[in-house]
Amino acid sequence: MPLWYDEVFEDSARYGVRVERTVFSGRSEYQTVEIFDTPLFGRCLTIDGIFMTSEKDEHYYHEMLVHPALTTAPSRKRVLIIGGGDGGSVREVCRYDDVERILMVEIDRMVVEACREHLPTIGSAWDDPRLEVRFEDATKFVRETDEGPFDVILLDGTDPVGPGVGLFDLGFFEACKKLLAPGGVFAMQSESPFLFEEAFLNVQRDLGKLYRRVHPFFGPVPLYASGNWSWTWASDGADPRVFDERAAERIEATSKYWNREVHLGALAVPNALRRALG
Ligand code: SPD
Repeated sequence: MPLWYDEVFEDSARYGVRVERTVFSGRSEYQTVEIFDTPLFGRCLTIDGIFMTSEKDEHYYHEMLVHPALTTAPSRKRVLIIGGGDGGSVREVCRYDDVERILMVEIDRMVVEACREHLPTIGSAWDDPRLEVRFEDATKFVRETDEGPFDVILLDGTDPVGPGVGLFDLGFFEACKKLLAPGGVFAMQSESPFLFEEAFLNVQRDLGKLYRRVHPFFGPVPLYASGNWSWTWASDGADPRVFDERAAERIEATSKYWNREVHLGALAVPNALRRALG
């Protein structure tokens, strides 16, 4: 009997992937963490029954979170990554030689340990000396820390359900902004504008209260329900259309998905969303 793993969306849709075997399954203090081998996506990570990433498609997501921010930020010496326990965002940030410090704040040690062991191609930069990983609740960390400022803050979280709700909150965004260097860039995964339209719109509105420029990026993530994803970029000083050309050229030479044309195309906002955003 073939085995299928189904992600269920609000009792109204199921996204199924054929599974060959379970590689890891654990229940941490926060969530259920599972890793499977699948014929189509290679090895996949799920958290609480939701697909997080896979060997075969992770580049779509991680490149679109990291490179729009890092190639447009006025500086990228100090980078804060919130979440991102699979290590994909860390790996992409480590591709920039002028990044001096990366602090990753991830709530769940189990995610990092399981991914480090079973998804080594996604997290291939765990040993980079510029990286420090802290296992803490980021919603608390950003409000209490006196570290900072950071030139770039990347929010690589889960969906706005369960432990992820606090990562989609105006108060949390305000606390992140206080940690951002003047003119720095904040970027986050902002969900499917189809399945999580309200969450997507709230991110635009809330960040719009805090930053001079806020822009969504759209693109595919084949593993995610609906396949249709967004990331949101915000800054008081930078412009999402103005690159550090040298860095962008170097990064796009070896990226699998991101390049400057994809980046500029991803800024196009579909009409219905334009209207919804007023
Ligand atoms: N619907 C799944 C959304 C998950 C977003 N974050 C994934 C983490 C990958 N580093």
